[in-house]
Order: sequence, then structure tokens, then C-alpha cells
Amino acid sequence: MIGAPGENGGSGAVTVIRGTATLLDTAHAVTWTQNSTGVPGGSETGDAFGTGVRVVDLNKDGYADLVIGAPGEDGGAGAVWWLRGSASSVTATGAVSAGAGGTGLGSAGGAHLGNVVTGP
Ligand SMILES: [Ca+2]
Ligand SMILES: [Ca+2]
Repeated sequence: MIGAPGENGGSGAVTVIRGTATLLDTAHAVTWTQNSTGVPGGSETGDAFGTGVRVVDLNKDGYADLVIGAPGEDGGAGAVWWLRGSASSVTATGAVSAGAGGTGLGSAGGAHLGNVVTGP
């Protein structure tokens, strides 16, 4: 998974490239933005979607999920997205997002939620 927070005028994007026996399957790369069908929100200049990225099986179903941060969302409050993994690839089905206000942080000012996404 590759974050490109400066893509599309700073709205940002994340590209998923699956691995193969030889290395990377770039022919089947899939790029996700907030304008992708099923992904909550909309791409706006400065969102910086993809600044923080992580692959982790959050719901413990055996498929790796994508966690994507956009610290520029909502004027710098920031937000985080979760795209579920599946048997075939990442899917927007059931995708959710949470902004700074939804995670207990103040939504005003520049919390920049999603600037870093980490975990076990
Ligand atoms: Ca946005
Ligand atoms: Ca999962």
C-alpha cells in the first residue's frame, strides 16, 4: 500500500499493489481516494488522504484491512478511513471513516488526526 498525499492537488490517494512471486503486480494496481465509489467523504484540496497508511486486520476476519489517514481533512482536524480486506482485494463495501470529533478529539483547529497511523 502506497500513500500519495500530494496527489490530485493535495487531496491525496492511496494505491494498493498486490505482491506476486516475482515482486509487484502493478498491472492490477488499484487507487483509492475519497471520491472512490463507496468511500465516505469527498476529495478536497489539502485533505492529504494517504499521509498515514497501515495494513492491519482490524476486524480479525483473516483479511488485511487498510487504515488511511487524511490529516488535512476538515481544515486540518483530520480523519481516518478503514477499508476492509476480502478474499479478492480491498473493498469499499462497509468502508467507514471517523473525524477528529468522532474520536474524542476537538474538531476545531489542527488536530491533524491521521498524520500517523501505527499499531501492532
Ligand atoms: Ca475530504
Ligand atoms: Ca480484516
